[in-house]
Amino acid sequence: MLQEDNLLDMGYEALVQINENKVFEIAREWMDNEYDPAKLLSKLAEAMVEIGRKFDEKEYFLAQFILSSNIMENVTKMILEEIAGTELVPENKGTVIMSTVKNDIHDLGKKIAASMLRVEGFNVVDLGKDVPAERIVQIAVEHDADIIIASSMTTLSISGLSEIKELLENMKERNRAKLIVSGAPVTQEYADLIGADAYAKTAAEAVLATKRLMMR
Ligand code: B12
Repeated sequence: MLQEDNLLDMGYEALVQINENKVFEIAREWMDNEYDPAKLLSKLAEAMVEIGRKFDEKEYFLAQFILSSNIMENVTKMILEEIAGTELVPENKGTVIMSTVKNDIHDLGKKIAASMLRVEGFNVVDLGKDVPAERIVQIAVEHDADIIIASSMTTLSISGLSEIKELLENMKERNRAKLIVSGAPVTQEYADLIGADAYAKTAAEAVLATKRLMMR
């Protein structure tokens, strides 16, 4: 097995075991070897999905979920600070507005996707969680954004995504942003139904969809 693959597996395990020191040790070694930071973040994102599953199935408590998401955030911060201004971050590739829709406070998947896009050289404006559609579209216009990525994690909040699409349609002449939708209850069928430009199942897919839409 490659050294790279070993480190990825160890990083995944260390995060699932909520071993902060080990996660940092592995991230340190990864960066010292000048491996692709996006790959490590993608693997750690997979670990967070597993931790979410463990929490959902009551194998982990909320405190453990919070602890692990803090580790994820801190290690991401370390990586982003380290690569800022180096040739590891490409030139600004475009502006992406991100948020979780109104009435939805789930934001971990979005934060991970935001970090992965930053590592890839996108200028990300993260509006946070529980954000009304009007605000998302208004900020996109103000920033002349290329892409809006919005997520919904509950069936109760999913209509927030179609609201964004409707607002975008209504102000076509002032706005050129394309819409990517994501989140647990969202599917490709739903994305097609509301006329979104793309659907992303994972944070890594959001990066690919963003790059693809930027080329159109
Ligand atoms: C953690 C969690 C919470 C935390 C959120 C903490 C936070 N800051 O995010 C807390 C405890 C606050 C919470 C609250 C609630 N939750 Co909750 N929560 C979860 C849980 C267990 C894990 C979600 C998570 O963050 N996982 C870790 C991340 C990394 O993994 P992920 O979410 O799967 O993300 C991957 C993809 O989905 C995708 N993705 C996700 N988000 C995004 C965003 C973008 C932009 C992109 C590109 C991709 C992407 O990419 C990731 C992989 O790369 C899920 C169940 C589950 N296993 O998914 C329920 C779940 C989402 N919650 C649920 C519910 C019902 C609620 C509550 C309504 C509960 C309640 N009765 O109060 C409230 C919501 C209140 C509100 N107004 O929003 C339901 C939703 C069901 C539904 N279909 O409607 C779920 C599915 C649990 C269940 N089995 O019923 N929750």
